[in-house]
This record gives sequence, structure tokens and C-alpha cells, in this order.
Amino acid sequence: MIDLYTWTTPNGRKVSILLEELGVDYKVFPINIAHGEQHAPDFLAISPNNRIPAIVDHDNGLSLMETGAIMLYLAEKYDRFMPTDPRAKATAIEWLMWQMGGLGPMLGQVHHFVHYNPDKSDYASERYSAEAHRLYGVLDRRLEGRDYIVDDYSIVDMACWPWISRYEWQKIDLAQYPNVRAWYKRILQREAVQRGYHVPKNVGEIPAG
Ligand SMILES: N[C@@H](CCC(=O)N[C@@H](CS)C(=O)NCC(=O)O)C(=O)O
Repeated sequence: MIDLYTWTTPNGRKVSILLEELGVDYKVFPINIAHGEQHAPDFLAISPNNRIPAIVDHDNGLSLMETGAIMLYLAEKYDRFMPTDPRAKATAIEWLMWQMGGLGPMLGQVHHFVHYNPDKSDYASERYSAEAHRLYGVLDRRLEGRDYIVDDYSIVDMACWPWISRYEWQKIDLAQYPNVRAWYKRILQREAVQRGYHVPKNVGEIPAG
């Protein structure tokens, strides 16, 4: 049994989508980050960086924070959703790190300065919007002629997809990025993705792309 501490955010959904895809038993503990629950001492013991999501694997007592680490751990544990060929595996790690270091953090800033606080700083909203467009362009070029980011559907797609699902908050018109849009809609068809999106609670329709 795996415990998942999470909330309705792109980072949280990365892991709930993977757990749904794996079809393993897991128990959800909602951590409402709008109410500061990520700062509670018992959560801090599991997630020393005060961020969701985090997991505890009761098979071995391991607790993990950071979605990149959690996804690599689960993919290896269940031997799924990660290429096994060494070259393809290295490429998958490359794109997972791109999501962790670029796509996620930059789109997170877009959510702050474009969606939540559009009037706080023109400099910040312009800077992060430009970066969002650059990153969407990178992903669009990567997906040219490909159904998934690296070979078959993998944790790399699951890591990127929840961030793209907030394209409306980011004021991105997916029609500008046709390869991203086709990929987004392809993954949206997956029932496990739809279930994982609605963890820990249903917050309404998933953007259709
Ligand atoms: N690099 C971390 C980022 C996690 C993260 O930023 N989580 C956000 C929600 S998407 C959070 O917990 N925010 C709470 C806060 O800012 O206090 C990961 O990939 O797990």
C-alpha cells in the first residue's frame, strides 16, 4: 500500500495519474496547500521541503518528496512506463529533468503572475509568458512526428501533461502548438489520466484542449 499526500495541482496530479496507470493500491491524504497544511509538522517529516506531493511506501517504509524522484522510483519498482533501452532511458531522464527544471517551475510562475496576480508586475508576467511560449515551442518541436515525448507513453508524458492541462490559466492557445495539442488530447482519452486528475477531489471538467 502506498500513501499519497497531495492536492489538486499539476505536481500532485503527476503522481496520482501514475498510480492510476499502475493500478496499484494507494490511499490519498489531502494536504490543502491553500490552508497551509503543507507546513504541519507531521507532513514536514515526510516532505522536508513543505511541498506536495509526497508518498510513503509501506512495503519498505520509504518516504519520498519531489515528483521526479517519486515517478522514477515507482516506474522502477513496477517496471513500467520507462524505456529499458539505455539510450531511450537517458533521453527519458533528459526530458523528465526538462519538466522538473523548466516546464513546471516556469509555468508555475505564469500561474502566479498571469493567472492569480495579473496586475502585480508587467515585467514578471511578460517574462514568464515569453518563457511559457518558448517552452511550448520546445515541446511542440519534440512532438513533431511523435505520439509521445520519448518512444511509448511514459512517466515523461505523465509529468508534462498536468502542466499543459492548465493552458487556459497560462493564456496559451493550443492551436498555436498543434503537436502539443494532439498529444494533450491523446493522453486525455486515457481513463487512468482522467481518474488521476480528479485526486484528491473532483474540481470540474478537465480542459478539453
Ligand atoms: N519540485 C517539486 C515541486 C512541488 C511543488 O511546488 N508543489 C506545490 C504544489 S504544485 C506546493 O506544494 N506548493 C505549496 C507551497 O507553495 O507552499 C516537485 O516536483 O515535487
